[in-house]
Amino acid sequence: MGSNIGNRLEHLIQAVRLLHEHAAINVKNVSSVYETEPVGLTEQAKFLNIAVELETSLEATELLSACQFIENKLGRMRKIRWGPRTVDLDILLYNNDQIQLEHLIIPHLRMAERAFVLVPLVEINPELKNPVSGELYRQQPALKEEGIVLWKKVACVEEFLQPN
Ligand code: A4P
Ligand code: MG
Repeated sequence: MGSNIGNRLEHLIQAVRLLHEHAAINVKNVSSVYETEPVGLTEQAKFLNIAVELETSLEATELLSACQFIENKLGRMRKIRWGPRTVDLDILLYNNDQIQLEHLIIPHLRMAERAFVLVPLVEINPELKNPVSGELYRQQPALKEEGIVLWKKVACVEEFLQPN
């Protein structure tokens, strides 16, 4: 998840809360919050990024719909590709599956090159492997890139949802 508009932490908390409230989704784990330099379109505000681990009975395409519903509910305006957003929810991995649909590609196409994805992902599970290549995400060279700062340490889901 990423947010770079307004109260960024609040947007991430609301998104995790909405996932948690979904009858078919169980939020298992949330990473710490990282402040990250924008990638792609660099003339925009810094992001807060987190990774979230879910257990769900939804198919991957149904999970994508649930994520898009939450993006819309939290007021995402889909105007500029790679541009600013209240909250962006991407599916990085789904079990060990490889999915190639027009509207859903898993593993997420650009994840292995993006430190803002890899750092929180590896924090949640250092043993995760790319289901296509078999490579450990913690061994990706992109993990070492600069521009990723630990912004808020998070120990568990409950703490994240009740920050005060
Ligand atoms: N789509 C395909 N596969 C997936 C997937 N695995 N998960 C399709 C989610 N969506 C997937 O996405 C466009 C389309 O991708 C969707 O309709 C869906 O069917 P979008 O969220 O509507 O648009 P977007 O996010 O602007 O485009 P895109 O290409 O997904 O951008 P990215 O790759 O998500 O990059 N810098 C920092 N530091 N932190 C960030 O969080 N985020 C981005 C967005 C750029 N730079 C960033 C960050
Ligand atoms: Mg996206």
